[in-house]
Amino acid sequence: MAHPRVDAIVEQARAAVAVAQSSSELEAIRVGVLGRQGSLTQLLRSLGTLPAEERPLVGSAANEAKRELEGLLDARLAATAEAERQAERRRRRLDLTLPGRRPPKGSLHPLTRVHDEIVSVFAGLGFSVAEGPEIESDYHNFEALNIPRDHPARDMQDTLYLSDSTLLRTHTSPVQIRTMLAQKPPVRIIVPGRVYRRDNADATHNPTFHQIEGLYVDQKVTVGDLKGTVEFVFREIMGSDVQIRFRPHYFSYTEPSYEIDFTNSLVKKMGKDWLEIAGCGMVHPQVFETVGYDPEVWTGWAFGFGIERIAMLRYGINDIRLFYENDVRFLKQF
Ligand code: 2NL
Repeated sequence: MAHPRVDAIVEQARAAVAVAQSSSELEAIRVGVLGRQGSLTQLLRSLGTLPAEERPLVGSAANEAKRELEGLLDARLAATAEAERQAERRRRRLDLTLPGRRPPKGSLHPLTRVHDEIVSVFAGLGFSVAEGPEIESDYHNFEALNIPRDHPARDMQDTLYLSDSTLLRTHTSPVQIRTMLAQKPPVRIIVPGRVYRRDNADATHNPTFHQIEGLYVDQKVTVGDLKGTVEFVFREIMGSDVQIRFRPHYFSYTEPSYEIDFTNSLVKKMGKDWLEIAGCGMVHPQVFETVGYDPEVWTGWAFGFGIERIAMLRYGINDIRLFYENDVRFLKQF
């Protein structure tokens, strides 16, 4: 059954479908013919305006055309959409043979490396790590260490006070005091940590730096034990050509006290004979009294040094501020 007006619509639609390139073009054809304002829909809607004898003819031709075009569009849309999905999959396909994107690799900070190494050498000698607060009482930081009220170390020039009786610790010694107050001897600890001094930053000073102190308390501990231990540890960290020497010194919390000088081939290449590297001594009997250890029974030694100074020597770094600037060009070298 055919009708010229219907045939015209069908012919036009078929021609458009034949050249359509995409599912969106096909969708547009569907809307143009079969949509609410589509040409065929409008023809069906206007049947009532036709002469009565024409209505069945046009009506059945239009309904037949509608079914045909629906079928045609459905088939073409299905095929086109599938082709489009395939093309999209091809476009997105992962090439698993391409090299991956490498995330930038981090590394440990040089101070962390030196810290970890020192801790592991002492761990091998039976020392454990003790830690404590960076905000300290005047009592733990000074008083208990036999540093009297009028001692220059307490000067505002050196110490960052938070109140009359609290301060930023100037060394990690208060952690040893806390440890001895909390436990009975024997004691074998090292105390790494950040410390604070009122210093202006320059190539060798910074208001915050890091220390490792050590404390060994037992019966019949000698200066020989101290010297042997210090020498062993420095050789482990800085190489077997290391030599050390003890020079008499004064600390209020040790007696006798020594400064530890250090040398190796590197120091000699710098044109120097010895470098001061640490301080140490036998724990003062007054300190033992303060923490409740009987100084007639217990003996011990303690030492302290800066981690920055060791790291600077170890890696040939000439400015302490490089440790704190977090410049990746510096950090990447470790
Ligand atoms: C330095 C080297 C030192 C200690 C720290 C210490 C700790 C206690 C008792 C006795 Cl609880 N001594 N620590 C001893 C000698 C040296 O540090 O150059 N300090 C200014």
